[in-house]
Amino acid sequence: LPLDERLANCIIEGSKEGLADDLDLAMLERVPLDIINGPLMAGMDEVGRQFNANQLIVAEVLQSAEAMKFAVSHLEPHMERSDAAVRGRILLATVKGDVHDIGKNLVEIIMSNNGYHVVNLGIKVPPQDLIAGYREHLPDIIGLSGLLVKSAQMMLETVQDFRVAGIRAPVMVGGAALSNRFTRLRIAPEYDGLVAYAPDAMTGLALANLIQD
Ligand code: B1M
Repeated sequence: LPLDERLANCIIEGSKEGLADDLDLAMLERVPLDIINGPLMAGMDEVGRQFNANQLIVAEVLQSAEAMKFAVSHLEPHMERSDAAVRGRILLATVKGDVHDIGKNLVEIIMSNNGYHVVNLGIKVPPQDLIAGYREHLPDIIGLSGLLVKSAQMMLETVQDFRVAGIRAPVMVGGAALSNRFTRLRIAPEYDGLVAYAPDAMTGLALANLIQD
């Protein structure tokens, strides 16, 4: 099989066999992020498709997630870093009720490789923990991730709680269940500060840079 298909298959089958060697081969011709956004994401999308069609069970999707995490951690040391002095501080979390963290952790890697100090609160983080985290770390930006449809609603509730708590720091939202439209029309009106939508981690970095400039 061609290299990209082998990489995608490792994710689809949740197998780490030969994965490290194939990632090393891929890095001879491409930068790590292109490998993630290309064959690895293609594999994950296929996992999502098969899961949706009831062709995979949760345990199998977990195996795929493990393979993806392994791949990302193998690539991470080879990712581009900027030596910029600290550009800002970001508080990051997957919202309450949602366990998906591969995308959020990718955001953390890309941000911290590019001059941001990231405080990652983990998954299923309720608004009150984010508010406590904000008060403790005083971040420049709060980043919320969520992949479930109900997570989009949870983000809306989270910024409502931020408003009540008097928080106005820029909020960046991302994750598959979200859209620019939902962010603009539903989430932003519920908040007193800026709310920005990032479809992917690199756009997240670009937005953070814009906010901090
Ligand atoms: Co779940 N899952 N899952 N899952 N899962 C989805 C999201 C789903 C779309 C699958 C499907 O097609 N049916 C579906 C959601 C349906 C919906 O609500 N519309 C779904 C479901 C239903 C579920 C469960 C409910 C299944 C069940 O138990 N019956 C359950 C939910 C549990 C819960 O959260 N309470 C569940 C569980 C799981 C696993 C645990 C098995 C595993 C997650 C493991 C983990 O994360 N540690 C899992 C996985 C792996 C997926 C899919 C297949 C892949 C997600 C992923 O990691 N993608 C997913 C289908 C899919 O997305 N195709 C699916 C790779 C990752 C790099 O991309 O996270 O999108 P992503 O991040 C992107 C961007 O979104 C963006 O940047 C990244 C790329 O650069 N981004 C940000 C993300 N966050 C950002 C934040 C930012 C900026 C950008 O700023 C702050």
